[in-house]
Amino acid sequence: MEQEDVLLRLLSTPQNDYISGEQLSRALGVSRTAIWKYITERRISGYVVEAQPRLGYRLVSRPDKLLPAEVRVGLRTRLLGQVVEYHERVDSTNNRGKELAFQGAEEGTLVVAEEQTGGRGRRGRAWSSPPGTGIWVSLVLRPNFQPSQAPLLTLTAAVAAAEAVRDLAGVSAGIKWPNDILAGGRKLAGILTEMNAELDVINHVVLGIGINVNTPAFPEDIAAVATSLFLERGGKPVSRVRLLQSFLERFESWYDRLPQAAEQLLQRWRELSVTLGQNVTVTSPAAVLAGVARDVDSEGALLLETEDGQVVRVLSGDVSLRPRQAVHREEFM
Ligand code: BT5
Repeated sequence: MEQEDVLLRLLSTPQNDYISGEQLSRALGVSRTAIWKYITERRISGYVVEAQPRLGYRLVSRPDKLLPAEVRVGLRTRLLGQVVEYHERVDSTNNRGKELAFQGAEEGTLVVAEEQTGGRGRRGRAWSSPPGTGIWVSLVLRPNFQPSQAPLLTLTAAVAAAEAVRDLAGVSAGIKWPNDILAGGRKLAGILTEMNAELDVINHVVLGIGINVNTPAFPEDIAAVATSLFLERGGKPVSRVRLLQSFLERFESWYDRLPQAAEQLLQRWRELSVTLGQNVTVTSPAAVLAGVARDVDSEGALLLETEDGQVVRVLSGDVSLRPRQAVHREEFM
């Protein structure tokens, strides 16, 4: 564990008690002057630590930031998020994740940004990522399964995000195939999974997720389709650090069991889905198809029953829910 994590853990006492310079210096194995220097530096990045000559140090407030030590302290994972690269601002955490993956970054490396200037959705679409309000992160993964099974990772992230949101924010989020988390019919989060693979082996996957957490309002072009936890909770903010930790913990517990536990994952996905059983239109670069979304298969494809009764396997696309068609019935009385 890094020294700053130890320091933050020691200072984060339940009652915000004082802790002496002596104790800190012993726990960290550095001089009291080094502690003093470190704490003064922390003040700059938004931690307020009170220092009293005879009592020691007391953590008064911490910044609302996804700083590496904030993410790591209290995070119960083995791999995911144990290495964090933090940016106040970056073009896209997925772009940075890909660079790191090519440079051989450890599996589970997490890229975090307070703001993205070129946040991306699928097929070149933009992802609005204003500073300090959302979770904009990417994970570097090196899964040990077939390239055709990579879409399972998107489903896993969707399950983990929907569960974390329900548990921590009490918002009943649902999943729309393949990569959306919806709340109240609007988009709360999106997932962007990018893979680098050979024919039969995955080199790496960069999985990015954007969650609108404390966003008070959206730009005009997406205001009608987007929502945040803050808005869904009537203006009550949510801790981004806790939500991110919960997402990482849930994601890892599934990830460790994949691909063997694919069927269990799909079962959980089905429970959280708002797409299955619905009349939908699927738009992909290849075609526009209409039908009933029947199921997902073990490779994450959507099984769509078209109007002529055929079941079509859809690998990627955008789903929009169609209102139920009017049923014409003649009644003889
Ligand atoms: C997605 O694409 O939903 C994937 C979004 C992934 C974002 C994360 S953030 C961290 C990482 N780094 C990146 O650069 N990206 C990932 P797609 O299904 O194509 O949806 C994109 C559409 O969602 C846009 O065309 C808008 O209509 C809408 N949209 C854009 N920003 C949004 C936001 N903040 N909240 C809700 N909807 C948004």
